[in-house]
This record gives sequence, C-alpha cells and structure tokens, in this order.
Amino acid sequence: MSMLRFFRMKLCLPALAFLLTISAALPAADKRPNILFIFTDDHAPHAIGAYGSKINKTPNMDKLARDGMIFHNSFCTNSICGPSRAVILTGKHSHLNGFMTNGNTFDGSQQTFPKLMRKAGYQTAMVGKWHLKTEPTGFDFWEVLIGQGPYYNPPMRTPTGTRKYTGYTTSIITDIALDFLKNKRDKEKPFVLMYQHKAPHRNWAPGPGYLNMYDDVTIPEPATLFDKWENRTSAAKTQTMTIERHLSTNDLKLNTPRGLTKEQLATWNAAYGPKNEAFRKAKLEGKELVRWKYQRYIKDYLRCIAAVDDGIGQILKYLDDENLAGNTIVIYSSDQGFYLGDHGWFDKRWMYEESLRMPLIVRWPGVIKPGSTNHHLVQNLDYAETFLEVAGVAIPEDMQGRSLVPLFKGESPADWRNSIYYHYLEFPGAHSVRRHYGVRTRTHKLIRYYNIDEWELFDLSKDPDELMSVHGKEDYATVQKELEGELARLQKLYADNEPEKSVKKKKNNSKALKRKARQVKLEKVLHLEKPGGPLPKNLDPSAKPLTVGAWCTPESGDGVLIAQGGASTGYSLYIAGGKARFAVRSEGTLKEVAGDAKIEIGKRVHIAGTLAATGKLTLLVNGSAVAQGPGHLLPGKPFDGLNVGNDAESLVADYPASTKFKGSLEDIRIYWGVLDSRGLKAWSAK
Ligand SMILES: [Ca+2]
Ligand SMILES: [Ca+2]
Repeated sequence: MSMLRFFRMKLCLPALAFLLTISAALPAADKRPNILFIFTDDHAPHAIGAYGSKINKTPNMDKLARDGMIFHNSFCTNSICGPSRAVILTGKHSHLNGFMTNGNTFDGSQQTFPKLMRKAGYQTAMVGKWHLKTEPTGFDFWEVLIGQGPYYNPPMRTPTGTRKYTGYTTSIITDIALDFLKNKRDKEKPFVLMYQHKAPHRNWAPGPGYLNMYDDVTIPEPATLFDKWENRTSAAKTQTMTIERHLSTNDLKLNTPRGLTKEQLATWNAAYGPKNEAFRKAKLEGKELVRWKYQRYIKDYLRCIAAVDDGIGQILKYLDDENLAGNTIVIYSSDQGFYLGDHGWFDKRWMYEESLRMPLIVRWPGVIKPGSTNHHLVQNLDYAETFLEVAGVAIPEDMQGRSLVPLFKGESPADWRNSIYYHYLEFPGAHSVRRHYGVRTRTHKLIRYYNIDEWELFDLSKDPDELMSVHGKEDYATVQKELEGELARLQKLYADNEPEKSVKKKKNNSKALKRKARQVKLEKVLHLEKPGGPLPKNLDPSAKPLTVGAWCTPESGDGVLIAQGGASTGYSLYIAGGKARFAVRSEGTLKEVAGDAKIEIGKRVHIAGTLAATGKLTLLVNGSAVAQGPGHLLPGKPFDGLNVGNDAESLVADYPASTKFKGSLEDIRIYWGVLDSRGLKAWSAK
C-alpha cells in the first residue's frame, strides 16, 4: 500500500464513523419507489395514441409509453366501473370482494392494498372518482367525488365533510392531486397516490377550453358502426346501448346542461348553439342521423380525454421539476374499455374485446426498459399484488392475481397464465346486457350467457371483430371442448363456485302481499304538465302486487298509457293495434294479456291492469276484466323511471309502433296491491 493511500484511509475512517453514528440516530431514508396510479373511467385503449388510435392524439400518455412499457393484452375481470375498482383494491374477483354490480356497496372493512401499504410505511392518498359508495378506507389523505360526480362544479367528499368547487372537474382533480404532492406529502415516506378521473365517462361534457376541439374534422367511423348482430346470440340484439337509439338528448348536448355557472353556460352555448342550430336545419334521417350522433358522441368523448391528457402532463412536469420522476412508478390505466361506435354501440359490460381491454402503460425508470411492449395476459386482478411487491410487502395468499414486477423487468415467467376469466353480473341493469362469464386465451374466446342458456365462441385470429360465433361448428369441436375445460378450471381456481346463481332477489314480503291496495301519491313522482319529460325514478314496484290505470281518450290505436322499466324489468299498460294490453317483464321474460275487443278511437274509456301476489295478470276495460293470464312479480326495481304517455329509454314490451300516446289521459293512478272491486268500480264509474 502506498503511503498516500494509507494516509487517505486514516483520514476517512473517523469521517465514516461519524456518518454511521448519524444514520443510526435518524431513520434511514426510505428509498422504496413512489407509485402514481393514474386511473380514468371508460377510456378504451383504441382512443390512445400509443395503442394506435386512429381517432385522436394523447401526447402525455404516449410519452409514458415511450419511456416505459405498454401492455397489449391487458383485460378486466368484469367490465363495469365500481366492480373494476373493487378488484383493483382487493386483488380478488367480484364474487369474493362482494362488489359484483354498481348496485352493490363496497365493504371497506376488508383487506385492500392501500391498507397493507400504509401499514408498511407508505403514505396513501386517493383523489377523484371513487364510486364505491362507502367512505374510502386505508388512506392517509382522500378527497373524492360523490357517486359519479358532475363534470362541472363538483362537491367533493373529504374526511371532514363536503368541499365545494367551481370549475371543470378534470382540472379540479388534477389540482387536488398536485396540491397533495406539493403540500400534503410526507417527505419521509414513499407515497402511493391514486389520481382518478371521472372522465371520459358518460355524459362526456367537455371542459371550457375543449368545446370546439375537432369541430373542423370528421372522426373516422369504426368498421362495425352498422353492425346488425347477426351470427351471435340473442343477447347482442336485446341490449340498449346503440348510437342509433339509446343516446339521450343530454348525451347529444341538445339540451342546455344543468349546474353550470352563468359564465360557464355562456361559453357552452357559444360553442354548442351554432352546432345544434346547423343540426336542426339539416333534418337528418336514417344512417345520416346515426353518423351525426356518432360524430357528436365521439368528439365529446375525445374532448374529455384531451383534458385528462393535459392534466397528466402537468403532474409529470411536477415530478420532473421536483426530481421525483426517477423514483416514481407512473401507471396509466382505466377501469375498462368502451365501445366507440364499435358494433353500433357506446358503453361497456360485454366480454367482447372493445370493453374487455384496459389500457395499461407503466413507467419505472431504471427497471423498465424505455419503449418496451408486453404481450402477456394481464388483468386488473394483478395490480394490488404488483404494488405490494414494489413496497416489499408479502402478497396475501387470498389475493387471486399475480405481481407484474417480473414482467416490468423484462422477464417472461414460464408459468404465466395462458387464459383469463371474466364474469359480468349486472342484469337486470342499465343497457340490458345479459349476465355472462367466459374464458379468453390468446386466440379464442368462449362466452356463456347463462340465464338464456346461449354460448358464443370466437376465433380471434380469424375474426378479431367477433362478428361470427363458431360455437357448435364441427371445425371447432376440439377447441370448444378445450375451452369448456379451461373455463371450468378457472371457475374452480378462482372459487366462482356457483357462477349461475342469480344475484340476490328481493324477498317477497308476505305482509305487503296481503295488505289492502294503497294508492301511490303520484303528484310526488310525476310531472303531468310535462308528459314525456324526465320523471323521477323513486317508485319501487319490485316484489309487490300492483294496480295501474287511467281514463283515456285515444286518438290512435297505438300508444303507452303508463310504463315503468324496460327491456329487463318493468310493466306497461298500453294499446297496440287498437287493443288494450298489460305487460310485465322480469329478467328479460315478457308476459302479457290483451283484450279481444278494439278500443274505440275518440271515445273516453277506463283501462287498468292488475298484477296479483300470485303473479296473475288481469286487464280491465271500464271496470270489467277482459283478459287474464300468468305473469310474475318484478324481481327488482327497474332501471328506467316511470313514464306516462310513452315508454322512454329501453322498452318493456315489444311494441309494434311508436310508444307515444296520442289523445288525452286523466285520473292516472298506481296502487301497491290489487284494488278491490268496490275501489275499481268507484274509479271506473266516473
Ligand atoms: Ca367505467
Ligand atoms: Ca322504459
């Protein structure tokens, strides 16, 4: 050893001893990476530049992909908002975490990854859309939208009460996230921040700076915009999510939005006023009208995404400016995919590709090689396990997914999954999509709609748009058998032990069934001065006998007197082909009774229907029973509200013509229970 080196060592030793003393006195700085989880609602991968979008640009999301890894086979387990979130928090399929449909309430007392990370020394924060009804648990900081939350001026729920904001929700959520990073972050701890947007969820209301974006362009249409759902099961034909028929005037921005400030409204009207004026003048019909609706819908959807992308840019810049980017994993994902006019639809729910796919882009400097792509089959079921491995927390055995960390490192584990399991349960529900479960491999997909006992099998390599089910075809007998076996294996693996068990039905209350008929105070639930207008949805006709009726003077032989519900559950009293009819629908099955004699046009007549506790239907004209037949009590509260003089949104019965009633309606009544003969006589004798 040279003298010089010896001299240096001697000098260094006391300094090192001093350093050791300091680090023993203070806790070692926690070098575990931060996690910024950016999550949106209903953002399909085919509207992200990095995924090859043909319809928009997303520069900040694309930058994340360039700097990190993009997953091309990322799927959800249940394509709907609340359930996807619950799967992410728990690492468990819906049937085990208890949040199977948006009607459920999340049990916040259960094990979640934020709770485990908090226990392990992470600072945990949740900002934006939560959508699980109960208060967030497991977070050091949270500020969330109430339910779905509005696009403008959102009240936010916090641990200390509601905070009101004025402005555009996407920007406000970004501001709250930035404020957390700047002012509320505990610099001694690594953080996990869930930065979750409402956008681009329905009803796609763009922010003030985006209202005229895309005005001068025509967005390309998807190849399947005019799909007629041939060669698939009946499920695809009975949904209510078409661009053609099911976008409301609010969705299409043909009404003035509510809840905006005077200034916001002026900006809004300046943008939509001239566009709507041009639309009204054009008097479009048929395919041209569908095309217009598609353009209006998709442009608003993309405008909402543009605001999200800008917000991400702000947050990424902050991470760079504060030298946090190097030790922060940034993830971009959305709760499921979405139909962007594909198959003629909007919305999600199906196991078909467009809504099954979730975007997943991950940047992790020093671990993930920039610009990498990954084709392993991954799911939202894997996120909790991934975050826990990053935090050095043991992954609980009851979690059902698998950490993605090896994939981030560029590894390709030999025992990685070769198939994914899916189960959708929200029927009856919005958009009337049948319950189904299924399995998807890299090349094929098998789906079973179990309430209607129908199957679909798709060969994804030959038919990526899933236009032709090959279920039952001889050529596919072997594949089909293998997939059936795989499906059974996955149901066992994930403990979905009774997959065809119905979602809990409302129990019949024997006391309510025997009770004397009670009239519903309709003035509380109807705005009769505005027939056909939006009506409150607070009537619950489920599991009850009922009586509905009215005096009317019809001017045509077709039209609905009273209807509540739609294609999955509801009742309707109506006239079709000149004859009175009373219908009930339960989980999609329609039962109805019809009178023999025609109702006289222009003459005042009393029409009523009763649904007995036994399920029996009776139709009464001028107080006399004219038809009887089997029906059923309604299994749950219908999604659509009550309508007088039409059946709005999805349809209870298979009406032959327009549901709009022409003529006059008076003394409309609804009773819980079957009205006795004396009551009926008094009502119909007037
Ligand atoms: Ca969603
Ligand atoms: Ca309806």
